[in-house]
Amino acid sequence: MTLITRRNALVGGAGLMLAGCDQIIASPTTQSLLKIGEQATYGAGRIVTDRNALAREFTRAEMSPIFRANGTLNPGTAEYNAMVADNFANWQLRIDGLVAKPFTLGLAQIKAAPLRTQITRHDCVEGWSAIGEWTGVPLCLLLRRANVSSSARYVVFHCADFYSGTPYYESVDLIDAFHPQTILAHHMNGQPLTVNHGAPLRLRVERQLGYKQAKYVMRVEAVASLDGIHGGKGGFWEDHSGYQWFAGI
Ligand SMILES: Nc1nc2c(c(=O)[nH]1)N[C@H]1C(S)=C(S)[C@@H](COP(=O)(O)O)O[C@H]1N2
Ligand SMILES: [Mo]
Repeated sequence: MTLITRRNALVGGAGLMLAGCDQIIASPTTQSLLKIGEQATYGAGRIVTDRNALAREFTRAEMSPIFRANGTLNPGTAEYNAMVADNFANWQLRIDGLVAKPFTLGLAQIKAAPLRTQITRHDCVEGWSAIGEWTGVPLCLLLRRANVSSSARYVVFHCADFYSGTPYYESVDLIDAFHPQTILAHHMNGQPLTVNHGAPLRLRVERQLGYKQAKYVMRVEAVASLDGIHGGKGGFWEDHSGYQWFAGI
């Protein structure tokens, strides 16, 4: 089933244009990390496919006229409202956990980092899809700068919004974290990300379903295990509604 529905069946030449991340993925260090990640990810019965294959990319003409917003539409906390009020001038992304060099970056610094733009289809489990254009910094560049430890297996995205006091969060393994289409996006359809779509920064992890696309990302944490993180299942909906942690499409 997975094989038939995979989006990468129609991938064209986009892969040829990837620069930095491909080099990172080709490096012996990353390769050894990825192998470890694969063992951690796949249980019995899963067909191991090419996790580094690209999601299909679309043309501008194929973009959806309307891309609905879903889940949290505004975190609405005092902290978040204050960040909106000064246009995220004091917002900071933190990269930490099992890394040699944790760091924080402001939005201007993130916007000045190398960009990747991709037009992809977002598939929500609630039964809608939309094709949109995302621009942001490849996550692998940030992880490389932080020098992820060899003991790390997953990357956790901590978000600014809460459901009844419980923070939204998500996580991916190192294969998706270093995937060339995995970006922290600050622009959508050519405009700065709006609050309802996750301003100022949201994850795009294009080989997975909508609920993995964490909005309002504040902190990226490398971890060895998901056990100690909130409910231990790797994401808010995984903890609370039994959604699959690996939501590959
Ligand atoms: N922080 C946060 N991220 C989130 C959600 C959320 O409620 N909070 N909802 C998820 C779900 S179920 C979907 S379908 C997408 C919706 O993204 P959009 O609002 O840009 O369409 O965000 C995902 N990321
Ligand atoms: Mo969703």
